[in-house]
Amino acid sequence: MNTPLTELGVGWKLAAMKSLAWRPRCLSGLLAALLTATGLIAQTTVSVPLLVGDSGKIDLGFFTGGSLLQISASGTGDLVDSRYQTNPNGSMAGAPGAPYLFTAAGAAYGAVSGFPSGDGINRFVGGGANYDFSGSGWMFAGKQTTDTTDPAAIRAGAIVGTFIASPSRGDWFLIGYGGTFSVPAGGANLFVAVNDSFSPDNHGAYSLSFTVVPEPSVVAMVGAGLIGLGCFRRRWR
Ligand SMILES: [Ca+2]
Repeated sequence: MNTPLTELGVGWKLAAMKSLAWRPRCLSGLLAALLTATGLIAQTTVSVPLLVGDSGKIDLGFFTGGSLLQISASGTGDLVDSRYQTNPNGSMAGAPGAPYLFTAAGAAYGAVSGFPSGDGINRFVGGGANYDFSGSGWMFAGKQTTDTTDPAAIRAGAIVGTFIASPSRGDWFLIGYGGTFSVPAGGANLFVAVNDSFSPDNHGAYSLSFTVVPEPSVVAMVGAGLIGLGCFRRRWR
């Protein structure tokens, strides 16, 4: 007996609706599982000791150009034998000890000969400093200015990163508590370090975690492949 065309049409619609209801649950799980299994999405956590300066920078490995790195950092450390405690963005994690009282927010912040002087007050939110007035000079990363409102100034004790193997001052960028960072075209290794001009008296370590978000084209390819797989399995049953 022939099945009426109208029933065939309804049957197809029902099958399509069931298929659509089935896909989101399975595909999201499959996509996450496959991306994790292939290493496209995986969280890695590393310790960043405060004594790691620019000469001992940590190599986090090679990352594909165009991918995004989602980074988060936590913990506190000490830059000068318990007198200068900082957070991953270089803000103060405790009251500074003498002679580092200038690191407190609102304290007098000295001028440095030959450089923009700012207004002489430490305007860094949460305190901190990008110059060691006790004698060690500028940190290795960030703009050389005592204008503490300048966003290009990077504080001592901050986690900084670079995609350059032999970086100069301007090649470093602030990682701080983290964020999303784009890997340059062609791909590169990411190096991280703690911004300080004298590291041997530093103590403690930050914790840094990162996840690689693959290029949108890779996600699209994997997603298309899974949808194709889903269709194939559906029809095969
Ligand atoms: Ca130090």
